[in-house]
Amino acid sequence: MIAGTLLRRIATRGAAVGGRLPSVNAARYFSSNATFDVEGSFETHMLDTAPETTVECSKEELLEMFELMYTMRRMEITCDNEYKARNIRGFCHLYDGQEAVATGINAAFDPEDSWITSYRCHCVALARGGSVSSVVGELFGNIDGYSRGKGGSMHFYNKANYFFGGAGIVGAQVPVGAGSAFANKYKSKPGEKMNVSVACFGDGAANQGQIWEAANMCNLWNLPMIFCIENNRYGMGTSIDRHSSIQDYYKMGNEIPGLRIDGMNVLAVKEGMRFAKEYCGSGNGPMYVEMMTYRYHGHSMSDPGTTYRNRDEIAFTRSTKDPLEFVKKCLVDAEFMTADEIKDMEKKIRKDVQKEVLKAKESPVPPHEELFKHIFATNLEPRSGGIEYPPHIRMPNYENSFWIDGKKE
Ligand SMILES: Cc1ncc(C[n+]2csc(CCOP(=O)(O)OP(=O)(O)O)c2C)c(N)n1
Ligand SMILES: [Mg+2]
Repeated sequence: MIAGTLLRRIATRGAAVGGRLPSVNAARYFSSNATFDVEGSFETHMLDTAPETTVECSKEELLEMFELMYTMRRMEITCDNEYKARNIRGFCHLYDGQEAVATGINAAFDPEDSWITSYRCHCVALARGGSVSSVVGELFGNIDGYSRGKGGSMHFYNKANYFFGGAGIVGAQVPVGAGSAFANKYKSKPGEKMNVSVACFGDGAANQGQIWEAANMCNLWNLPMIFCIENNRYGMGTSIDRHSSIQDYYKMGNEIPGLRIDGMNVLAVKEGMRFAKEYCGSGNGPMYVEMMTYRYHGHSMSDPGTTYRNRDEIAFTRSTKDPLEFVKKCLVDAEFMTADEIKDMEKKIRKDVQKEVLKAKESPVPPHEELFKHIFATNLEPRSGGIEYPPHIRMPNYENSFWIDGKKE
């Protein structure tokens, strides 16, 4: 907040971290900027510094975040309906309730920062260059889908936008993410800020051995890697108190610094991830980040989501911590928009999503020859020994080798 330029302060409702309900205040100044108080949204582990407790945001940025989050919400609800109508087959894990996490990360990141996530990946694909028709089209298995209809729900991928998937095997994305952090460090120039990598995974995945192995290497080699645990409190039907002996996930990295963020508050996520990016990108090594979040739907389409938790818990979260209601309140309290203007915007987004789904339905299934594309590398270079390899793979230099055809030269 800039002292003296403050025009007014408006108290808004709080958002919970660790059971506390901190107050969130919006102070509007100049024409279209506001500063929001996010005090109480963070907890730190092994860190001397912490994210700021205020976040400045322009009207345009807040609107953009709302638009993305509401599109995510409507897209996931549409996927639910289309799945039930049997237009989508196979696995399908929805992200509604968790929208502030992907949106806040996206707001804090540069386009060249690498991102990899679990099977709950539709909304990250949307944030990373996708359209609703490309995401839903992928679920329909159509050629204009995000992965040309060949991946489906869990296998979104967009190299150009530094989005490396979508992974169906729990935790598998984390060591791959560590590899992308290695690449970011390897490609950076000495003394310059590095692009960071984030691997998102769930509370259920967090106790896997492969994650600790990746964390060990990242810490040893000071890689710009963010281990982002989306703690939605359940691994399938098992609650965190039944599946994890440690519930402070942000402390799980031991010597690796950690940050817990209110993952229902998009402004806190943005500020927390800005802080993590700054820390990791400056060569300080990796960070564990725990997002406190919640999924409204069951684990996947076969799970009604109400046998291991009761409806009251879901209703309570919706009514007190919903990430979209939070942004709407911020927009109104900062006087960026009126409630009626927000309703109009929601109506427009709902229509746009419907149009995009119709467009996805018009797209055909991939032709047979598409099956044989994107399997092997095509940009091969001839190397010694007459064999061709992709340029990024370093192979033995046979001419300079001491051993040729089994004989020492
Ligand atoms: C290695 C492996 N084990 C088990 C499964 C089955 N499985 C899929 S999701 C899941 C739960 C993961 O929960 P969590 O990590 O909390 O992520 P969330 O689904 O909550 O986003 C399990 C056990 C799998 N896909 N891969
Ligand atoms: Mg979980």
